[in-house]
Amino acid sequence: MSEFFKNIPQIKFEGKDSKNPWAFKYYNPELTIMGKKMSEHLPFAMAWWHNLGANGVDMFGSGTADKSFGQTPGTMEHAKAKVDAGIEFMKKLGIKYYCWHDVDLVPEDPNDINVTNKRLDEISDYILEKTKGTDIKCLWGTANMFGNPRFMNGAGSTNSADVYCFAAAQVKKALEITVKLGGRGYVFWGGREGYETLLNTDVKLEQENIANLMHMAVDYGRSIGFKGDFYIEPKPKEPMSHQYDFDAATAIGFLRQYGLDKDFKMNIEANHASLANHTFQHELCISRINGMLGSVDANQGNPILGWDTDNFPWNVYDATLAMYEVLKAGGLTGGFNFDSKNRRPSNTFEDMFHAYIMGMDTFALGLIKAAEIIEDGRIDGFIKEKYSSYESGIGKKIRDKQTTLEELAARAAEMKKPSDPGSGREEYLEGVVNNILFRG
Ligand code: XLS
Ligand code: NI
Ligand code: NI
Repeated sequence: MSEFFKNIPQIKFEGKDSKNPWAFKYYNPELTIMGKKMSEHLPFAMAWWHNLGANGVDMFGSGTADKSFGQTPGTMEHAKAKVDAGIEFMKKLGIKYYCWHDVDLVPEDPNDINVTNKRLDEISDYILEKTKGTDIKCLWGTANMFGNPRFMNGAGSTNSADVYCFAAAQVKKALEITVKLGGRGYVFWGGREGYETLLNTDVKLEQENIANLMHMAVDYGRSIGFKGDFYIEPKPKEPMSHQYDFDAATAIGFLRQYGLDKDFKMNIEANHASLANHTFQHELCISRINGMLGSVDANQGNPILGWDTDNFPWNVYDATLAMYEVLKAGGLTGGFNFDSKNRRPSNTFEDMFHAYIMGMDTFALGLIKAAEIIEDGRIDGFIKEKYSSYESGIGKKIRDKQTTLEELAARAAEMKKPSDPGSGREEYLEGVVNNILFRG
């Protein structure tokens, strides 16, 4: 097999004092943190579409990076070269998982879905053959139900029953390929599941049809032996002005309303959280406390731009607070998929590696620091103390649901005015986090 990234060596851990650009400074897969190896805490995944597909094209200009891997794009030879390049890339970084859309793996035939499906059979055989004897596996698969013009009015939410059949057909095939590749999960990101204007939209019918498609996916998936989790990946806007899966709270409500909550969890993407005017930590926390934290799309938004820029994660504060939630959740059933792309001017193969090394180190640092925050105990201790009035007396009765409004009102009348609820101490706690982050 020809080598694509010839001048890039195997990336190893060298520690924080290393200045070697081809080494991890923090990601030490063998290091044990809170009883688990770092590599088990952080099942990283390569996103097929960005890493092997995105060439820097934007609405103002064509591609800057060459992702042809020596073949003509749009051919099966190119699809196979992407597999070869992807496996070499993952091996050099020690990444064990990959994520894909159907149309990232093979070119879609514009006139016949049967042709596309045959190509998917062929490429999945090829992936299995090439990953045999390695520990590289599929993290999750998904169907791209947003790119093709047929989905302009939606996929599960389309007005057209014919188009709905194509959404169903793609989900069916993508599930089969996910099972074949041993995937841990299956994602629904509803790119076109939303609307532009209520002047032309039946929201109730659209939402019921999406739920119905998800139910059929669960039934079919379970019937072919898929044991993993289904995920909704919430996103508030872009491409549609109104997306049905706005954020974790909305998506969880939807899943419960339609009886899908036993089979689905959340796939939380950092940049989608910020588009919803939430923090990454908020979305993870809401998912965690509802038992719905499944997987993560690891990236970050550019804070001065208002769209899904999919930057590689660089912000250690965010990564630390994210890993704090992940540790509290007891880990992910999925993993950390770098749904991130190089900036348009970072257009070389070297940049692809710099990006992953930096992103993996960011989450490794986040994990180390989150564990330190938990072991330090000041933050958790403060929160426990803040709510201590519910541990005994009337507070305990409230928690045990043993009170009535009349009893509580009588209590208030007796007290005349409440005791001081106490300071929130936000700035002190921010100082604690800084202390833990920067004490060396
Ligand atoms: C787009 C989404 C997409 C999903 C998979 O914003 O992040 O890439 O992760 O369809
Ligand atoms: Ni994503
Ligand atoms: Ni995204």
